[in-house]
Amino acid sequence: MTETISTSREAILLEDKYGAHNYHPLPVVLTKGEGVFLWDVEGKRYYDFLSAYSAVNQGHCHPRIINALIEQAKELTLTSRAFYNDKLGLAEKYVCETFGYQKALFMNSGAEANETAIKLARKWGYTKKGIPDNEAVIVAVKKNFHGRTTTIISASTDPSARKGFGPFMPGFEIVDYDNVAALEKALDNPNVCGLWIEPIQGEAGVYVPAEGYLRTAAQLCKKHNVLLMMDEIQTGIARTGKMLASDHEGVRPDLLILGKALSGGVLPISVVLADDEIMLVIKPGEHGSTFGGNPLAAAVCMEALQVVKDEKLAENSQRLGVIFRERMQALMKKTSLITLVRGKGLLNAIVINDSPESETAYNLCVEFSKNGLLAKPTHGNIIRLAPPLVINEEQLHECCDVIEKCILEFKKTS
Ligand code: IF1
Repeated sequence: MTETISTSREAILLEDKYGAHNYHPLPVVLTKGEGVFLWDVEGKRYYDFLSAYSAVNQGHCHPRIINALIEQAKELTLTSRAFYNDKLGLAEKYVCETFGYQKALFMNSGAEANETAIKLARKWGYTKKGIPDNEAVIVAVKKNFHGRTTTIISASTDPSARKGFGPFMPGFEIVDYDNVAALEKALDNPNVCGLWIEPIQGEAGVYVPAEGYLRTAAQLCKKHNVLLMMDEIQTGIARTGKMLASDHEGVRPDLLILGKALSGGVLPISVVLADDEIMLVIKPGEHGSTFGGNPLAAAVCMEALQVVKDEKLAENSQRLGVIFRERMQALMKKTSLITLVRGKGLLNAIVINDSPESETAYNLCVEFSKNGLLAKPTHGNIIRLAPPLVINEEQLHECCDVIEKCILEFKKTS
């Protein structure tokens, strides 16, 4: 391949002409990343405040993770699971010991890990809980985001995720998030095998439930013999100031679902963790994936997690998150453009004082990008702010200065 791209315009036109139109990106064309920074093809440098939706918690192109990738790529990349390889067992042991589970099942995308958890919960429901065949119910919550497969969107309440993609998979019941009474009622159904939930709702706009909700949910699951299926794909791996967001409430999910930063953004790697009693309900031949658990992914995953530990990224996220929210609270006193700041660790969002249909948040993100900071709106009027966890205090203050300047100078165009 000899053709190259040298201007943003060229790249945007190419994607527009030859790529499916399933995204609406900001008009920035990136070509290089290092730590907290990204560069566009014109050479402009940005602070990354999206972190590839929290997949690059360890920072872009972390040298140790890239080295693990290169060294393993020279030896062996893929064998399929028809044979053993000499890295998978090590990675399984590593994630089991890191998160405190007996078994791990590696997949690739986050959606696949959620699909895996659904199959595990259902099979457990039939073989261990005694639910009649084909009657298992999984309780999910409003405004969830778990991925894009047809089964997963069957539990979605977002019209743009669902419309035109039916018919839908039966077997889901949807309740209000952050509502204990609704949960208690739903779990009373003896056919319920799992509660499928995010500890903080990412796509919903970094919605943090009331203190105690997750702990109560875990207790209710225990009481009703229901598996707690925790989707920590976005919140896990130090993003919220602890290794897992569940740790904030001392909750241990029955099925822990991880993805994204499990590879530091280098490869699609996801995993489901559970104890034997649950994981071993799936027998040989009943589930799998060509790429899941490949030796390249195994090597990358171990290094990516070791970086999180060695660089104390959870502690950094916790400490800088407090500073970030203090800065945004102070900014709120100077402007009516922000109505709320919320989050945990370095997973935060600001809510913009305009309707979700308005262009205000998008236009603000365009201003941020002109000033060297990349972020993206969600649900129209919410801006998620989630830098790589390797950011330092001085850099964070510099970014808060940029956000503050853009917001105070912002003039609504519509
Ligand atoms: C897209 C949001 C983030 C996730 C949780 C599973 C998955 C995701 C909690 C699926 C994926 C992504 C995918 C990306 C947008 C994005 C996202 F805006 F939709 F909410 F991160 F903030 N569970 N989240 O957040 O993982 O299959 O993609 O590996 O455009 O779909 P995947």
